[in-house]
Amino acid sequence: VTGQAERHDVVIALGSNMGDRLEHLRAAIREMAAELIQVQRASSVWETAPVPADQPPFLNAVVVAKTALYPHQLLATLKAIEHRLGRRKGRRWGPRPIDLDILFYGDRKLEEEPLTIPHPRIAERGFVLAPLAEVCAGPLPVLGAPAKELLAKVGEEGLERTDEALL
Ligand code: PH2
Ligand code: MG
Ligand code: MG
Repeated sequence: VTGQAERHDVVIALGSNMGDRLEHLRAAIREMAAELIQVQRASSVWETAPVPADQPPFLNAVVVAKTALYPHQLLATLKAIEHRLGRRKGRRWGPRPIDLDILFYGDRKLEEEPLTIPHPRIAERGFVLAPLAEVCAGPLPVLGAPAKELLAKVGEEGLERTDEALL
């Protein structure tokens, strides 16, 4: 349709282990909707053991969205949302009120500092794979294997599905 920007399918991982974790996940989704990122589906909310272990447990989820933003615009927008929700620079892999990571951008492969797509650690992270398997049943873009298969390899220890809904 003339005048309508092309929208791309993207998959975003959400995580929180500070403050009102569930509210941070929900607020992030509201903020995305206000920023040209239309969330179509959301996984369950999972409570997951932190990696590394010296911090509080996380709530994790994965959403599938459509966006007209290009990858670097999407990254900048997600960073701005993280900041609005109280995220400040902390140690790598340390506690945070909200973390928003781009897992996939269509079936595109991208290696441009500071953005690598697909996210480089998907296959080794149960806390990403468990919610991802709920919203992406088939073979994953670029990686080729279904999330469920990758999850079976890393195991489901420390991953607990909750009854909370995001949408
Ligand atoms: N995110 C991290 C580091 N460790 N652990 C869990 N369980 N969930 C996360 O989302 C997570 C983590 C860095 O982004
Ligand atoms: Mg992360
Ligand atoms: Mg991040």
